[in-house]
Amino acid sequence: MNIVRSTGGRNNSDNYKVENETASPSHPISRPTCSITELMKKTNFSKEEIRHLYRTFKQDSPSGQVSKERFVSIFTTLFPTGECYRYSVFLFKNIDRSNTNIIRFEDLITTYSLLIHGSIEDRLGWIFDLYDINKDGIITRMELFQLIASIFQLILPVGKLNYTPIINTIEQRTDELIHAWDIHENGFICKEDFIQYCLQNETIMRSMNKLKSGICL
Ligand SMILES: [Ca+2]
Repeated sequence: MNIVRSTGGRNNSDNYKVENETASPSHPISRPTCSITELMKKTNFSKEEIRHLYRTFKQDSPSGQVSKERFVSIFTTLFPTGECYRYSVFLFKNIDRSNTNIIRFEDLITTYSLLIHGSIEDRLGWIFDLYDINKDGIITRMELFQLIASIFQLILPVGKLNYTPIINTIEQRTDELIHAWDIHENGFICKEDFIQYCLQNETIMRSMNKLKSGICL
């Protein structure tokens, strides 16, 4: 069994030492870029919780980072009959906020903390950012359509997305959401309007609470 040790030394990488791990020039190990103490402040997790999460992370990702391809591969196991690529890439981009094309431990734990420790506005903001595919602060109709289509792809048998009735259903759902979320009729959705709408919608609030309890440690 691997054991995570925190040495508290000047070198931050020492804080995350995992016993029995093997590194080589061809298989280097990527360490978190901030110390456990810094992560505790950032995430409100205890040192023990961070150690537990890091140990779990290292078991699944011994190199200390997750590539986009690996992330998609992991996600595919959750929806084996659908097409996961597009949705999992959107999700990957929302976790890889520094746009490095890899997810490090601190990216994951920061997201996890936001989803369980963050305010309702923080969590709704994270969902808004998922829909805001190019991260420019607004959701356009095209972005909303792409995100909804990617969700349909998760559950539809591969190849079924191009059926006209399915496309029509996605178009209709996109229009319904634009109509609901674009409170000031800007022609796009801004974060304030999105959060305001969600806060007043009991069904969404119930779903948010279920999501939070479902992902707690
Ligand atoms: Ca956008």
